[in-house]
Amino acid sequence: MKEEKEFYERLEKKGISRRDFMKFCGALTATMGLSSSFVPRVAEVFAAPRQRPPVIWLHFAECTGCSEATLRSMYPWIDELVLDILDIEYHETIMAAAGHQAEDVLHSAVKKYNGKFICVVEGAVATKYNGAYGKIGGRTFLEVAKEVCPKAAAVICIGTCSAYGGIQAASPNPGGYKSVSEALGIKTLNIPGCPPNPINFVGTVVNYLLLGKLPALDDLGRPLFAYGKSIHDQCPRRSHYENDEFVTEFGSKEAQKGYCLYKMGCKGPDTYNNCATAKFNDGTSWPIEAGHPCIGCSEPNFWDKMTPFFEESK
Ligand code: FSX
Ligand code: SF4
Ligand code: F3S
Repeated sequence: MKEEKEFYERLEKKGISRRDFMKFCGALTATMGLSSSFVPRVAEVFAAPRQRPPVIWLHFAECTGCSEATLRSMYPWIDELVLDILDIEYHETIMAAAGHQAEDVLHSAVKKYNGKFICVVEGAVATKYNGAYGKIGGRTFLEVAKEVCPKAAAVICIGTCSAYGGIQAASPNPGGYKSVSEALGIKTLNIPGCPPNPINFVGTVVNYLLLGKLPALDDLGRPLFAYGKSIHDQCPRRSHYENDEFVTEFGSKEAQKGYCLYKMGCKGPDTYNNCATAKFNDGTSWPIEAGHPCIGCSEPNFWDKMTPFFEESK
């Protein structure tokens, strides 16, 4: 109780009311596919954490947009929540240590929490030329991944790059970039998107803390609660698609009317994600609502498979 009281006081000091927080918990619970009766239990995961699993967060070849999306943009205070429920032992972007000191932190965390930590990975792993296309502290991404990932209790790939290779793995892929799963031959839980919606990462972690297990996955390793339906099947422009009402030019009358973006290259029919319901930035909007076709950013090989982005699929 005391801990809970302190939690709400801390939020209040940041200008976040209990109401705002409960609204967030409501949205998170709905995204996770749980009934609203779970909202108080979801709130408790943050307000009175029973456990804070150790996390080692690795960065390989990527743009760090995934960390930015998770820790910065959605709710200004989401970093507080994420840092409250996870014991982040190593994360290059937010840790104070640098250089050899950071390397030491990584080695001792892997040793101390062997078999017990969650490994979160951003970015693809270079595999050609013994992994020479990407190094940290003199070691290749491949060496670091081989040392850390197999010792984790679970590996969560955040972003299309670690989940499926992303832009690094796009043709001609001179560095031989691969997803973590392919590079190491292990199973990973994947939260794709470039960047992914932070709510899908937070929902996965809360599922683990609340129900003691990782969420159910599809055959591409994605949580079904977030990636079980296509963009097209949840799109508010779908009736225009059915009525043959298409945008054929940006800025046109049809665009203003919110017609379907299929002829502008929308890949919503081939893309599985919950953008239409979860939306981004505190539920403000998402690509199609903003008038931009879906480019399929959460699908494997989307840079090769979904391009040219602005042309109708053949
Ligand atoms: Fe990739 Fe994430 Fe795109 Fe960027 O770390 S999924 S390039 S948003 O940053 O990995
Ligand atoms: Fe489908 Fe895209 Fe049209 Fe929406 S805008 S209905 S996702 S093709
Ligand atoms: Fe990506 Fe399409 Fe959603 S481009 S953010 S999957 S609408």
